[in-house]
Amino acid sequence: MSHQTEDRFLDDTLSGLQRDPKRLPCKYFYDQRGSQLFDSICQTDDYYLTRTETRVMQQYAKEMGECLGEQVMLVEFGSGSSIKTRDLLDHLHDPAAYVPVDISYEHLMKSAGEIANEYPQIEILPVCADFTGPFPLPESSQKPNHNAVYFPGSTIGNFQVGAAKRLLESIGRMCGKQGGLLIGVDLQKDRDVLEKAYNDEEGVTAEFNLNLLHRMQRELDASIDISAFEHHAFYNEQLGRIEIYLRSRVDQSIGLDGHEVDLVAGELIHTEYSHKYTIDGFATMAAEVGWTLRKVWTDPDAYFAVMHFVI
Ligand code: AVI
Repeated sequence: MSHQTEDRFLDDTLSGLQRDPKRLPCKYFYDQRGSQLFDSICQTDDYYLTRTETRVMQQYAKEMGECLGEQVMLVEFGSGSSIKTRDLLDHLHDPAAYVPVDISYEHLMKSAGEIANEYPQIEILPVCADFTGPFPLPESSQKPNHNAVYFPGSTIGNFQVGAAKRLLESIGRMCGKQGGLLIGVDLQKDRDVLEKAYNDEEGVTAEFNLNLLHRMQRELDASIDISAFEHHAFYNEQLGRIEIYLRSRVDQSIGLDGHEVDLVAGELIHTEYSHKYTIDGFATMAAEVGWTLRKVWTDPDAYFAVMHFVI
């Protein structure tokens, strides 16, 4: 990790722990270990999101390809291994380019190379960037008819509503005229199903959450008794979101960069929200920043939706 990134991690962690209530930004979940744990979460029986979205993509990719239209430049936010994208790339009509965007350079270049081998007819233009901030789109050699962003995984759910709206708005600006958005959104459902997904039986989500403390030990030399913390996740039905915390089992303190942060038994450190939407609720939010809903695909239980918007 570069010094600059390390400094930012330290600053964000310290200022988050000095707030009341305490919090840590969920973007720091994803170091190498955290990314591996997230991949394992996606394979647990309880975490239905990935499996359900993949099925929706497999079943309806042809229709989605038609909706995205001719000569699109498809920009994928948080492309990772571009697993769900292949179904889509198989059904695009004469695409101008595919632009995977990811913050992890190694991961991005590796999977962009694999995609380029598998799809020699499509121009692949990887961009290493944090998609939550503005970044310029690359020039493709074939002039696109229009741009469309593909934003799978219900990652939009990890943004608070104001930030989610601002991101949708900036996607609209980036796509420009006749822009498109194909976005995966986890839907509101039975509390039991939701709470199981974030408290999986194998304890992988708990490990993923606690990895944030391990990361603080590894990278920031923090002094923490990790065994005195536990994973805590529940569905806040009124606000339509899963809330995830690290809960201190005892009175204790964390030592970080010469500071002592005190916690009382039962105190919570907030680590993540995962918002769950209704189709109408999400469409209304997107409409407020200029997007018009064109089509929605879901699984038979209506657990997960893939929604197509135009601007
Ligand atoms: C990445 N994101 C959509 C996941 C989610 O479901 O909100 C992150 C996650 N956190 C715990 N489990 C999965």
